[in-house]
Amino acid sequence: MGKLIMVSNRLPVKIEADGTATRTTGGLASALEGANLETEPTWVGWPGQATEEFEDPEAINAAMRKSGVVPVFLTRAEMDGFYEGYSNSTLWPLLHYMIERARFSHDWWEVYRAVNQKFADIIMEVADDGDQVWIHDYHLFLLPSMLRGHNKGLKVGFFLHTPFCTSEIFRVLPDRVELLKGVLGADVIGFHTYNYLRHFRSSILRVLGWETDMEGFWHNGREVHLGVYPIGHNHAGFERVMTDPGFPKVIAKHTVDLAGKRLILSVERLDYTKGLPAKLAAMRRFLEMHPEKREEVLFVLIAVPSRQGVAEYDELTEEVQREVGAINGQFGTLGHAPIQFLHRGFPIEELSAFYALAEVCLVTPLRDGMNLVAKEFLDCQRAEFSKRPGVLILSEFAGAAQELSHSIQVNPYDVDDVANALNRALDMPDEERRNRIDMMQARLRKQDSAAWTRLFLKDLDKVPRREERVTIVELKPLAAQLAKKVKSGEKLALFLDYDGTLRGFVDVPDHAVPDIDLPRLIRDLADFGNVKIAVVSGRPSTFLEQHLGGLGATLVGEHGYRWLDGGKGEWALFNPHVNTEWKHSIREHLDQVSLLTPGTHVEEKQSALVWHYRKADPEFGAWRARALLDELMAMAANLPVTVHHGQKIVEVSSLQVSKGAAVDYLMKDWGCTVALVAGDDQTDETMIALEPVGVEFFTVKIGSGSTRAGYRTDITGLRIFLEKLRDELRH
Ligand code: GDG
Repeated sequence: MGKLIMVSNRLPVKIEADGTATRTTGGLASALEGANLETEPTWVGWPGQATEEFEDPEAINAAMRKSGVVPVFLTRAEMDGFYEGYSNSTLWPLLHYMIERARFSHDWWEVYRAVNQKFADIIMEVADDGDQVWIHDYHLFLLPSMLRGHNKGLKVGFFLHTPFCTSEIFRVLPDRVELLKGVLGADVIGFHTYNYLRHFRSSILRVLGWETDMEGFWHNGREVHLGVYPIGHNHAGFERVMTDPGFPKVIAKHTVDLAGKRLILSVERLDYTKGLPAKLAAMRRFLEMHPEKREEVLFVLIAVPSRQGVAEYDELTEEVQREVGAINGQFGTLGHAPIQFLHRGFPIEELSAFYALAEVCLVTPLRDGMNLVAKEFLDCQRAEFSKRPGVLILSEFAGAAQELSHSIQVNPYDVDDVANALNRALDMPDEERRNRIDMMQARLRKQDSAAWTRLFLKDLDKVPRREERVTIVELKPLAAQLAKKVKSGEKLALFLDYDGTLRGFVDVPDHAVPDIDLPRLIRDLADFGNVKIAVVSGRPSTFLEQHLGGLGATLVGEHGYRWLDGGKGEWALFNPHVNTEWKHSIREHLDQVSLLTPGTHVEEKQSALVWHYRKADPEFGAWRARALLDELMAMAANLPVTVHHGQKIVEVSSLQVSKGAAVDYLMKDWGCTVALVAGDDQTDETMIALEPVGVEFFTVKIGSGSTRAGYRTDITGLRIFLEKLRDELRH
């Protein structure tokens, strides 16, 4: 196994004056610590200060690399465009549904792209063939495909720590296509929740027009795996602190400081996504509604400063400070201010003590990828440190809400809902509190950050190494092998589907004409004495003859209904007695569905009817297609037809007609001893499933989906194969 390279915007290190790097144990670094990896990962990221701040960046670079940490130095201008600009003023608000806060600048985008490229170049300096590269977060959306471009056989994983917004929001981004294609360079793409995965898939569908399966899909001859990996908190870290002999002292001090008040705790970075103003509004409402509890409770708001110096964040800080002052002014007494606003970070011992002593933890972000505070609070709730178990109030818009179903869940925008939840939590009997905690605690202690790391890396490890992947590279030897057979006198037949095999899909099927090189390639292959070639398509004969006629290849149209020997002369029928009486009733039904589904139409062929939905709304079209399939199956039960769901089509065709039957006929007619068939959809499986006697038979599937074929590649891979075959036959 190769080494693991962890890539994140910010390095988990502190840089000493002499340039050496001391690893810090926050966030990702601690997640890896508990995962018991065989080897120390190499870290790649920004060292935390602009290049201009370092006296001798080269010396620091050399010193850091010695300790397995690879810095990506960024100038002030790069930080402005890449970090403050595109990452945090465009992507961050948008991914959190705050479209009105998102700002767009082409210059930022250019810097974002350049910095992603800088990361890619530096990774390529340290990566070796077969290494695993795990990329973190939205700052580096373009990096996966930039690494893929180098074709080093890296296993590339990408994890998004924020939500992935709905496609309706994502498509607002001017650079949406490039961003999606960028991240699709990864082999494994992970999200915190199923919803984020769903939104990502729907963006791929709506922005790129590509259909995907739940677990992933084939893209450029590679399988992209999509997965849900809910991140956990650093359980081992909190366990260490809480079992430390000095910890009871910290608890005792906090207990004295609390002076018998009931602690309602809130901990977060001071970020607008965390919803502090809305939370303060709910506190105010609670204090208004429950004067009897005003003296009992103490709200402690720990807000770690974040992105200081950025106007938006400075304004938020002022807004929070003003409101805290106003609430304390209105509801405070000589001996008691209901809110303590602590605008700083605390050492983990103190944080743990706060978590342990809190009666309520109020976690109400407007949007949050996961939210680790909720999990840490539950973990730190232990009977030995507090008489009363605590209650978690959790925003339904935090990813953690899906896992922590025994919390009190609230809509953070609904001030009354949160105020009522506060009261309910405070009044909740101890037994119910204990039960709720028990139900969540065991699970979250197991699914901690170390488990999350192991889970993701396990899937990344499963990615086949480059030499194990069935791709382009592996069809070249097959071309050489077939050419050798032909040269030794064997007779080779090639049966190639057209759409999705020789040519990619486009919005208007009539525009899918052969590219400039294809006719020449077909003619060259057909010219070899012992080679026969047939294009076997669902297309009508007119289209095939117009674009591929006269090249020496036999044309088979309408899924094996008619054929044109050698591509010229008269079309013949494989079976002149095909029954097509069923067409009338089916046509009526398809016309009706077509009327109800904008962007769809019905095509009539001699032996088939096709409903096309490529131009329809992708989700609506796919949904209608599934319903139509069920209806047609029922209607067709007693008819001599088969129904099939292809690439954006539903086709009803005569049972007596199939590509497989046509190919079987031609193989016998030509007396070939070696044959190869290639196709991408279900109708091609009738060719692939043949077991011709006395013929050495090779089968190739193009793209994703189940198949019985022996080889799998993509359109480009097949083209390379055919060109290689031609070249080998020439020499
Ligand atoms: C992003 C996503 C996702 C806070 N105050 C102190 C302190 N903290 C620590 C907490 C917790 C961490 O900061 C905050 O993590 P969150 O998950 O709550 O939020 P983000 O920083 O926004 O993180 C988020 C996360 O990535 C992981 O994927 O869950 O949704 O936005 O660990 O303990 N730590 C110390 N003192 C403090 O005062 N020591």
